[in-house]
Parts: sequence; C-alpha cells; structure tokens
Amino acid sequence: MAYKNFSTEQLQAADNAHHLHPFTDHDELRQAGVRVVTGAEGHFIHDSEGRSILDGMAGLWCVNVGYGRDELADVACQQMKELAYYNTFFKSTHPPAALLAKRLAELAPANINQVFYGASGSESNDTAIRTVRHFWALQGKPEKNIIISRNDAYHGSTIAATSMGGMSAMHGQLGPRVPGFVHVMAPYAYELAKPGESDEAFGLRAAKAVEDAIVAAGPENVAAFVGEPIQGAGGVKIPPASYWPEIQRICKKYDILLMIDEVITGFGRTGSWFACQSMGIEPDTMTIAKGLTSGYQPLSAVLVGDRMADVLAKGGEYYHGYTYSGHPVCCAVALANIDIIEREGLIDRVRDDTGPYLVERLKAVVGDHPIAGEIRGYGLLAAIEIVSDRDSKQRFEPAGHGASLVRDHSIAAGMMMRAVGDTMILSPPLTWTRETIDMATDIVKTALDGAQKELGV
Ligand code: PXG
Repeated sequence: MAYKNFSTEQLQAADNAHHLHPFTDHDELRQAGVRVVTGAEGHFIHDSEGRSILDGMAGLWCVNVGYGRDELADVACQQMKELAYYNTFFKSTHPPAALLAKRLAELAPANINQVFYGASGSESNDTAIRTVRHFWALQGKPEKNIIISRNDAYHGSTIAATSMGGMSAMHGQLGPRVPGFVHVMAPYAYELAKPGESDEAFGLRAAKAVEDAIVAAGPENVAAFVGEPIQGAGGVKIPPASYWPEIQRICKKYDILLMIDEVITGFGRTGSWFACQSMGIEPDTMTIAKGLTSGYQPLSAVLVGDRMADVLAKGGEYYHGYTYSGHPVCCAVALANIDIIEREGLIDRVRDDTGPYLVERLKAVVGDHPIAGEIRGYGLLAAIEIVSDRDSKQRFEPAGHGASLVRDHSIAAGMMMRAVGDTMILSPPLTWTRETIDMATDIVKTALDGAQKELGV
C-alpha cells in the first residue's frame, strides 16, 4: 500500500491536524497520541509500531468472523468488477440485494419476510422509526406515534436515533430532541434491583415500567416499544429471563409494535442467529448491522414483520430510501459472511462451548478479585463490574475512573477491552477458541491487578 511509506509520526501528524474522531475528547487524544492501526489478522490487530493486540471487542462489536478473510475480499473485488453500484429505486434490483433479502428472511423469525436496507445501524433505526409511524398513519392513526425506549439504550448517533436512545450525555448535546420518545428504566438488576428482590421479580418490575409508560401516554398514542435484547453500549445489561416474555405480552395487550435492535446481538453473538430467537421475542421490526458483514462493508437493514409489510405494500409510495440502500458490494459480502458463519458452525460453538466457557473462565480467574463485582455473560458478550467494594457495590471516584484504568492496563498487556462507565466489556470475534479465551482472561487478571495497584486498594 502507498501509505507504507509514511512514518508513524507523519500519520499521527496528519490525523491530529485534520481528523475529527467519533466519541472522542480531542485534547485528551492529542496528549495520549493516536494509535495507528495498519492491519489485522485473525484475532489480532497490528499497529504501526509493530505491536499485535488481541481484539477483545471485535472492532466495535462487529468483526464476528475475525480479520483477514480473503474470501470476503475476493467477493467484494469480484462484485465491484461486475456491478460496483446501481440503485434499487428505479424499479431495479440486483442479484446480491435480492438474494440477501431472501437469505435474511430465511434466518429471521417466521413472521419476518421483508428487508429494507441501509448503510449503518443508525440509519436503519431511523428507517424503523419512520416505518412504524408510517404503518399506523396508513391505518388512520397518525397520533399513534410515541415510541417507548429505555435509559442507557444505544440506537445510534443520528438525531432520531440519539433521541430514541437513552444516553443522557448524548441528549445533552442534541439541542431540541425529536419529539415522541419516552424513556423508562433499564432492566439492570445489578444497580436497580431492590435488596432481596429476586431476578424474576426485578424483570417483571422493569417490564411493568413499560406498561406504566404506555398507560400514562395512552395506548392509542403509542406506536411501539424499542429495545436491544441485551443493552450493548449501555454496559452489556442482560435482562432477567422474565423480562422479554412480559414485554411481549404487554405489547400484544395494548396493540403496540415491538421494535428490536439486534445491531450488536445479531449474527451469532448470543449463540443464535438473533437474540430474539433465544429470548422468546417476536419482533415487528428488527434492526441489523455490524455482524451482518462482520464489518467488512458498511451495511444495515430493518427486517419488517408480515403485519407491517402487508399494510406498507398497500400504502402507495413510501418516500424513504438511501443512495446506498442494498449496495451490491455490501450485500455480496454479507452473503459470503453468512456462509462463513454457517459453514464454520460458529453459532453452535458460541452457544455450546465458547460462550459458557468465557464466563466460566472469567469467574474462575477474577471472580474473587477485590475490584471485580458482578461478572455476567450471554454468548460471546461479557461484562465485569468494577467496584471499590464488592459488598456495597461502591464505585471508584470519579465515575468511570476504575474501569478506564483497567482498560488502559489491558491494552498495555496486549488486549483491547471496552470500558463503559464502570463496566468492562468483552465482545470478541466469534472465532475465539478456548485457548484464546484462556489468553484473554489472563490479560483481564493482569489488567485488574494493575488497576488495583494504581488505585491503591
Ligand atoms: N444500535 C445498536 C444496538 C448499536 O450498538 C447502533 C445501533 C448504531 O449503529 P451504527 O452503525 O450507526 O454505528 C449501534 C452501534 C460503543 C459504540 O461505544 C457502540 C456502537 C457504535 C459506536 C460506539 O460501544 N454501536
């Protein structure tokens, strides 16, 4: 590559001078110096200084099949040569968009058979918002437009997705929010369960908060409830088993649509194609991105259930779409990525072997660590709460400080981990083996030890 001729310093200088990074404090970045990632293979990313770092986050929760898959590069190259681009607006389609839609309908729950493409999770959540509102409006109920969401939900960074999300820091930088979103408590037992409250009772109470919000707004004004099956960027918050079936029951009772955001949980991360299949959820819309292409190309979609699709199909022209809706190169790569997940049996492996093993090892290696609170996991998603006192669940001051030290020690010891507030996250490629997990959990221990020492506890 031509840029091989540039030194780390030259690349950093170009970046410092001209690159505005997402979710970044630039003063802090410039002081620390930006890491230049030049390559990746399998489970490791490589930087310009020749370091290899185990990627415990699969990029940004997305590189499900791991790095360096020539097969995906070859498919992209071939598709670019055959048909680099054509739109799907002018009564046109192309083989990758049509065949991927068919494949997704086969993989999705039985009631879902239609696909609307976008290029990012945020975009597809915008599509989902517009589409549920359009669905009710087509039936003469335009006032049925409120969407109930949760605190700490992450649905993307566009104005609508930020408004629908429950991140207060993001709301603070939004100016006027898109109206029509109501937020209720997250199903986060570790911090929100009452003393002595069982997991089951807490799950039902968290679902009741949704019902209360529907009743308060008036069911005739509520279009949908939206949620990630497991809140990802909000801190891998795994709801109790009682939560989702109760949410499903409440949505049916009040005739409210169920919008499920599977951007992180889709494509095997939780040990099934989609988390809704293992959690007993039957969504009306399902947003997917990330693992759809394992991040090799930007592609997302909203999968639309039959009830909505039937109304939309008879609703005349829907004035909505993106230049890159159903981009042929992205769709071709998605098809090949799904083939890899299937061929290599990655989903069964996550469900039966590596998923349970990851949590088991974390508990065995750092379960008693003085700064580790709850350790939880579901498939290849895991979280460790960082606390200064395990019994009282007290956090280090200021908020997030303990976890950011753990993250820094983890990277220094050779593994990328994500700190969300006071919670450490692992969301690795689904190709991790037991040996990789052993390596990772040893690094987690080194990181916790290092942070503990620095915190002086
Ligand atoms: N829904 C969910 C559940 C997500 O996790 C999006 C939608 C938006 O997708 P796009 O493709 O527009 O980014 C996401 C994205 C983090 C982090 O800090 C997580 C995401 C994005 C950026 C940062 O963990 N998830």
